Amino acid sequence: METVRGESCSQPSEDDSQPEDSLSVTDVSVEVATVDAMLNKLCKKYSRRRRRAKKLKKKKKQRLSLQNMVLLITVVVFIVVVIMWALLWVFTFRRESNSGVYFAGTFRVANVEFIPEYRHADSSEFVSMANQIQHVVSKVYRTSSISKLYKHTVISDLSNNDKGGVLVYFWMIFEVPRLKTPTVCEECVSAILRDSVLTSLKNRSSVGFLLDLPVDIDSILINVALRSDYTLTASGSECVDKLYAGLPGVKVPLNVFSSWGGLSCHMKLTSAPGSIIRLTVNSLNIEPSDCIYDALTVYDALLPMRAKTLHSLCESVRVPVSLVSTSNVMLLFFRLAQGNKSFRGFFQAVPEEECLSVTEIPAAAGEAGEITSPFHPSLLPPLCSCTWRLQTQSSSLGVALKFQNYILSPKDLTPCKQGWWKINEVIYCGSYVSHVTVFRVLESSVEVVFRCSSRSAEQPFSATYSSFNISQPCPEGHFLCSTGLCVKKERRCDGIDDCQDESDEVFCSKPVKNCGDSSPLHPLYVCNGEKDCPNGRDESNCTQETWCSGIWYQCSSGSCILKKNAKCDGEPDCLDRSDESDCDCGHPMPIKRVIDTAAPQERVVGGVNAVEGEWPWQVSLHFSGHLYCGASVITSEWLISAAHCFSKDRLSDPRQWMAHLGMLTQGSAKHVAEIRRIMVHEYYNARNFDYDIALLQLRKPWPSSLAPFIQPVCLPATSQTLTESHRCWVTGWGYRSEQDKVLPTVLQKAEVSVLSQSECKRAYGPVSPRMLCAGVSSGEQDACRGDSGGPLSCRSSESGRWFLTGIVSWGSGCGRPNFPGVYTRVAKFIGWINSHIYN
Ligand code: 4AZ
Repeated sequence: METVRGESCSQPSEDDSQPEDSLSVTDVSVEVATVDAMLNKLCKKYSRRRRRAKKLKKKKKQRLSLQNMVLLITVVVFIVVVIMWALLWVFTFRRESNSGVYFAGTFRVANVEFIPEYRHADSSEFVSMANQIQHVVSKVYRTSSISKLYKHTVISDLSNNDKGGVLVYFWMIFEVPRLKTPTVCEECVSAILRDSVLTSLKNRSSVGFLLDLPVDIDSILINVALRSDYTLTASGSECVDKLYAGLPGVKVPLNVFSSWGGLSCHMKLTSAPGSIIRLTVNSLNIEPSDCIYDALTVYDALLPMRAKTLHSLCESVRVPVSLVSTSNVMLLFFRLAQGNKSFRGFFQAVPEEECLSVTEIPAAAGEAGEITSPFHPSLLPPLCSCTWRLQTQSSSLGVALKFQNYILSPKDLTPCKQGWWKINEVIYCGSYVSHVTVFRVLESSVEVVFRCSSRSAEQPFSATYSSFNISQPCPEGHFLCSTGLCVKKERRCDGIDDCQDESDEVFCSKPVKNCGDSSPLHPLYVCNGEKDCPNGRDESNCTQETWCSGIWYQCSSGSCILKKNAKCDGEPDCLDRSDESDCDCGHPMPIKRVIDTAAPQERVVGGVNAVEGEWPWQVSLHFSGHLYCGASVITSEWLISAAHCFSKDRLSDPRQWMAHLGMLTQGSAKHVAEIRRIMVHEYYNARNFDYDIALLQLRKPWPSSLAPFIQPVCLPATSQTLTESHRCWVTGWGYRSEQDKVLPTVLQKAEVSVLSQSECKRAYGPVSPRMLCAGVSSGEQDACRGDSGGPLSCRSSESGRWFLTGIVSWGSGCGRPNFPGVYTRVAKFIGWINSHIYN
């Protein structure tokens, strides 16, 4: 048995295995032979099975080790990836998920003597002072509530002014996690500095302590800045020039040229304390782009601080302009994109001006002298103060101040933006206008105090002064206008705005029609396109040349003809035929039949749905993707709209606007255009909506293939006179009532009548000659919010063309009885429009 077990069931090697039939049966008995054979058979079977199992095990073992290998490699790769990802996150993403927030700031360190070496950032004196200040500022912020976000402070410049001590300009950098809400607002950052000083203020002095540094709390100013500004001005940058004007009056030339490469440079100008800097720009050659690509920005500081922006030049300058700083520093920042750009000019140190005078006005008639804004003809700085005392020879004589393009009106609750005035204790606000005004003081002794009140540089002004008879301000036979001007009595109600504010043309009874041959016909009836006289005298010889004024049509040659509505009426009236040139406008081709009367189903303050192609000049202006205003197409590249649509900071950025052209239903514009620049009228007055007009230049002209759907409206002539044959419509996607919450999707149109200026004034009191009223007495047809900037289009059945008579501007609510809509009177702006679009 043992043998059987030991022999037959031993583990044979693979090669000594024998086939089953090779067993011998001769040396064993039958029984034994039978048992042996069986045992042998069993053993062999077992051994075969074991061998097979062994083979299988071996194979399995091999397979297992391969799997292990794969597993091992996977684990190793996984670990490597995890480590790499962690490293990447630590060094790249984590850093990127923090964003730098940059601030430019300034404060005055008192009780420290300024030494000339401080002007040079590489001097040891500068380095030592800068380190000291840097250390203090860092300590303050490192112990503040935003210490974790604070990175560092870089002292950029040290200067001096007439207040003594050292003026420090610095950059401050914070690192804020991108995903967290930013906790470093401008106010918070300056509050930390201010609060540190505040706690140590004593005896009403403005100087306290920033740790051990004596700092003037009133001088602390911190503004958010751009990272690019920091990298450009940071020390070591090649494009920072520092120039010093030592001697007063000496002109230091400034010339910058940028050929194809593009350029962004800072120029830091300084002069001696007690002087200010006058910069004169002789020429600037840049691409107009609303200061987005090319710009020259002038700061009243040594760092580009928003609150210290003096002036930005966004267009080429051909006539020299000059501007002054409020102290002895100025920073010029040139951003000139690729192309051939240049700047030529100079700066000089100018002594601070004492704006104070006492004058006696002689009794003789006529202008006795002139008062001018400080540093005239330079632009007005944001800070100034003048006092003029004027005395006439007798108590019966008052003082008249005649301004060329400026008007004084009593101050209301809003702050004065273009000059603050106190005249014999009464406060007025000044504003710029395009005409002459006379301010009359009915006293013989007058004290005039003027303070600059705009945030940046403004236009200069001048006024001539004279005395006048208080009991009779105007000469015999003259009429006193609300603008203070005196005009001849016969000019009253003659149809011509001699007073500049129409005060000679309001509340006039309808002039009599002298249709006989003997007496002259009132200008209102002459060649206005309507037959006023049965004999047709008023409409004869209308192409006859006449003297030029706003009421007659002016041909391109410069001569004027009597016909008022000569422009694009289908008949050549001027000798040079210029009245019929440029008339590819105001001729819509509606796709469907136009329904003329208001259908009851759809209404916009009494309007109806327009049809496709009916108002091809109508534009929908979208700000940040939402309908904000309307506009009109006037050329292939220019749109016209209202200034108030763009008057706030963010609204003035052309990149935020899209113009939807050739559109009936919102969202179905035939063409959506980007805006290149927005030109708001320079005299736009946000207090009373005067000069509410703006031009928008498209980035690219709209495709002419869209002509049936997009077409310009005709601009009226300055002499446009509306007659019975005119019909006017206001169009837009604005609200359908004051209470409406949803804007219509289909363009709405409502017919309105243009009111006389007297009726307009009856409703609203003072309205300027640049405004016109239109509506219906019930108020049912009107423009509303969202229609602003859109057209008031008028068409005479004679010419058949549509003219842009008005631009939706303002009004008391929407659709109120006796409160018509107020529109910008486009005819008053033809010169302004042409000067911008054809220059
Ligand atoms: C506006 O807010 C507006 N009813 C426009 C026109 C009118 C009133 C308000 C005239 O844009």
